[in-house]
Amino acid sequence: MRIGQDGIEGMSIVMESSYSIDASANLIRLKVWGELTAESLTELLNQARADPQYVPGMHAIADYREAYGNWDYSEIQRFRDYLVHIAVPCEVRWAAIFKPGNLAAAGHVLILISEAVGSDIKLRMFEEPAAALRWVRGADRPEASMSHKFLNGRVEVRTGDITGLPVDAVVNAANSSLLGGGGVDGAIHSRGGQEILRACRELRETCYPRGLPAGEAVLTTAGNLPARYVIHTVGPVWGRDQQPDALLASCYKKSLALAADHSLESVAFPAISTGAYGYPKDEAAAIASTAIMEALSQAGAIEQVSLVFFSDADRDVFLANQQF
Ligand code: AR6
Repeated sequence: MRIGQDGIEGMSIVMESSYSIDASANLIRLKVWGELTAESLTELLNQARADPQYVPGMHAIADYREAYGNWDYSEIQRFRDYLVHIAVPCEVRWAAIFKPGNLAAAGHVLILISEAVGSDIKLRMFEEPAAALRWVRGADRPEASMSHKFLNGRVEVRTGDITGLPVDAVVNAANSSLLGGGGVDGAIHSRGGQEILRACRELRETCYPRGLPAGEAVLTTAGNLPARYVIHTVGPVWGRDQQPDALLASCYKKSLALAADHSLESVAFPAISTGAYGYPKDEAAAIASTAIMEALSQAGAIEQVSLVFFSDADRDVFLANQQF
């Protein structure tokens, strides 16, 4: 399929849409130039499917950064029918890479297609090829989620929901009231149940009538969570608390000291203060990693610290800024 475009001084630049198959990654790569039509995409896919390396159910990365399009409804229908026709009885992931400016033209077409095709073909759009590749490879699926290790494996960095981890202690990014809130706090209380709230109320009535100060940590039961305990710590509010770096470091250090006091071996942390409390994620990464490294050097019994990020993007910011 060849597409001509008028270039500078009337010269015709001919560009070619193309495909390649990466059998070891179960992947078809499409490079789409020029005007994007149902016919052009269908033709390209037919070429790929005729390739000896093609295996039904391969995922696709379609690079539309040099393409433009303006499909009408009947064209969307036709392409949808074609996709349904070739779909195989397993989930296919199709990552579409666009320049931001192209999203309006071609992107909405593909969203409509993905909605029309339903669950057999999962389609997502990306501006970054690396992010597209991660998604297609399923790096965001929990079972395939890779963990990154530091300090001889004593620290692991991963993505996921912290409330599902069967560790000795899950750390909660709480607020001073200890009585619940949103984010990780909300998730821990809602999955852990009333027992955690009762224990927190008791702490308020006994040790902390004015609330738990920022930088401090306390331990309670984990209720219905798979973890044994919850360590509640209160991070600094960015832009409000003085010396936020010292307070954030203190959250990690005091949580680990508390875990060591109770002879706990595995502790999972969320990215404290980086949600509702607004701490810049890159700065928080440097502080958290330094504090954990210092604390672990004095807490020999703790074997495994898991740093759990809610998204791949947050994890990647941490990995780029950590100082282990
Ligand atoms: N598992 C792992 N990480 C999560 C989860 C989860 N289930 N849920 C959210 N995160 P935040 P903060 C991430 O706001 O900034 C609460 O209302 C989230 O994406 O939970 O310390 C409290 O009651 C973010 O990166 O904590 C306080 O009032 C990180 O966890 C206040 O928010 C922390 O986000 C505390 O704010």
